[in-house]
Amino acid sequence: MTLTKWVLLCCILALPCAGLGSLLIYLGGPDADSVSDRDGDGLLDAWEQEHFGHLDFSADDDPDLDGVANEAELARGTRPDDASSATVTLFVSRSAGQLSYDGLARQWDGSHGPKPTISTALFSSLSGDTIHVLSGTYLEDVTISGMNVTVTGEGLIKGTP
Ligand SMILES: [Ca+2]
Ligand SMILES: [Ca+2]
Repeated sequence: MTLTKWVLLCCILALPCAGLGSLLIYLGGPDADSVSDRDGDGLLDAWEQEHFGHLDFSADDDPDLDGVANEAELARGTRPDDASSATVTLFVSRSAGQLSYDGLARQWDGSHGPKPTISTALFSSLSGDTIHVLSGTYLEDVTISGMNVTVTGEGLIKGTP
């Protein structure tokens, strides 16, 4: 019998489990750490430990002063402790994109995928980002005004002024 099964059996049989509660949580190992948020700030504790070495910052804090809060840095996959890493490339694919995707990959990779329209990528972008439009036909009226965003594309881009 493995230790995990023994602990579960102990709890099921209502045997004294004092002290085993924390042991049961610890038995979750790396999988539990990768999804745990013990301080309840919305940031994965393993991510906080990796970048800050502690859990003291909140989701709204911006310790590297790049204008991107920790919550957005986590979602965008940028480093919250490096101001030069705040920008990303957002991909747009008419054929493979989904509104629920974050735009951080050319195609769905299980975690990230392209946006379906240029407009939705613009809506998700922050200053300094690049929007890369993959091959396809996009019939959109897009206004880029007052935004520091670079738009690139594959193949011939046709547009009307
Ligand atoms: Ca946390
Ligand atoms: Ca930041």
